[in-house]
Amino acid sequence: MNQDLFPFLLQCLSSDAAVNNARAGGSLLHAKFPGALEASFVTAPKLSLPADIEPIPIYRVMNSEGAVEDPTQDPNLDQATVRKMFRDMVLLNTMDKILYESQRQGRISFYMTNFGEEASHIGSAAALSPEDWVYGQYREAGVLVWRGFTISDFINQCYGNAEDQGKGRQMPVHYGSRKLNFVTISSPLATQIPQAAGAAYAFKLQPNNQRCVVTYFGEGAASEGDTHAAFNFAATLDCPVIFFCRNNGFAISTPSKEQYRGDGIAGRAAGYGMAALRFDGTDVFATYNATKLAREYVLRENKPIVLEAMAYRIGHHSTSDDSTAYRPAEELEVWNTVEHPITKLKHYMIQRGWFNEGEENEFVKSVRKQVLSQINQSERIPKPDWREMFQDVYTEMPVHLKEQLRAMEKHVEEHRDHYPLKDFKQ
Ligand SMILES: Cc1ncc(C[n+]2csc(CCOP(=O)(O)OP(=O)(O)O)c2C)c(N)n1
Ligand SMILES: [Mg+2]
Repeated sequence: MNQDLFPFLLQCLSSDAAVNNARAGGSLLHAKFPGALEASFVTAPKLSLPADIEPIPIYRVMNSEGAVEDPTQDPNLDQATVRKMFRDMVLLNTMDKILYESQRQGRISFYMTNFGEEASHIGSAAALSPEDWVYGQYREAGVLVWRGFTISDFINQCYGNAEDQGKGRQMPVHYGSRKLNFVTISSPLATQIPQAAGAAYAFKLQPNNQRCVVTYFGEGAASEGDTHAAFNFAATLDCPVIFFCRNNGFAISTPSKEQYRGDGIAGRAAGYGMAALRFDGTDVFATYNATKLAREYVLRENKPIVLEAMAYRIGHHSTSDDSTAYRPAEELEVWNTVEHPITKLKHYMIQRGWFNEGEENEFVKSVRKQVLSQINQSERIPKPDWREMFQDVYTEMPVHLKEQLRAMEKHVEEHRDHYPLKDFKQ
């Protein structure tokens, strides 16, 4: 039924004459329930069971040997681009190993590695425009690597020194970069997801909008109320946002089989009236193709989409976690070898004659050297002026903060001997 006729029909059906009119031709026209306009009637009750719906399949381009299964799916990126992808993944992996150890040595307070998820970061970042805004969770450092966040940017942030763009106010790995359109990470889970929907809505309202928003989150964060609110807002307000779920199998010690009962996170999309695509997040090309398709879709249709990158969190959740307490070491083995995203891309490059073992070993060595020397430098850079903690929340500092700042200055002055003031920029 033409929905424009709906109010008219309601009016007509309220009078007997109209009912008679509607009966003309032998059948009574029915109003539709406003809450289920597309649904038809049946005469027997039938439960809609989750098992009636096939699980959403996992799209992949490469198999574990790095062989492309269907040649039409090879994005055929040129050698320089594939090499950048490979090297960015290796850089992230190498930097992670050293920064993880630097926390173990007590040099930084905290760290989170990205092991096993390198391809989902690099593959998605490569398919986006650098102008697209990113709202991350915390385990997406590869997106920043791709966009040009440097080793010194990463390490100065983790060391919270005066060169950190966040001015030492955040825990390590809570990166942000205005220049790279990467919104600063927040610790409370899922807060970034409704913000991303809102930003996408704002973009849509701009004339000739060419930008979309992508928000990354884990399958654990997807259980937060904020995620559901964001899904519904984005769907009903038609926002060009990519909901990029990294389903890495764990939320700290909670395995995904205890996290939800439905078909993962992609399986929720239809319930909200959104498109979805599930893919192998250890396959950089599947991630690239999926994100490219998603970007085209959200901008063409002004609608949101749910992407679900299937992967496995190889590292501990963070330096505050010991994952041997809740999963057997043997389980990791396959993810750390044949299914490792870097191994797969390496095989692909070998098949094309694009891989030179010697050069790549040299690359790893040079990254290790850069990271170690940067740690040395970052440790020597003083902490930001502690007064900075009162700045930047408001354009103009309000009276109550001015009072707190004065009180703090007085306190520090009176107790100078108890504070390591020489470590802070004056
Ligand atoms: C609102 C909120 N609840 C709990 C936490 C503690 N917490 C930090 S990370 C995390 C697990 C998140 O898992 P997931 O979203 O799957 O991301 P992953 O760590 O696997 O990348 C939890 C429970 C938090 N930071 N915020
Ligand atoms: Mg997870």
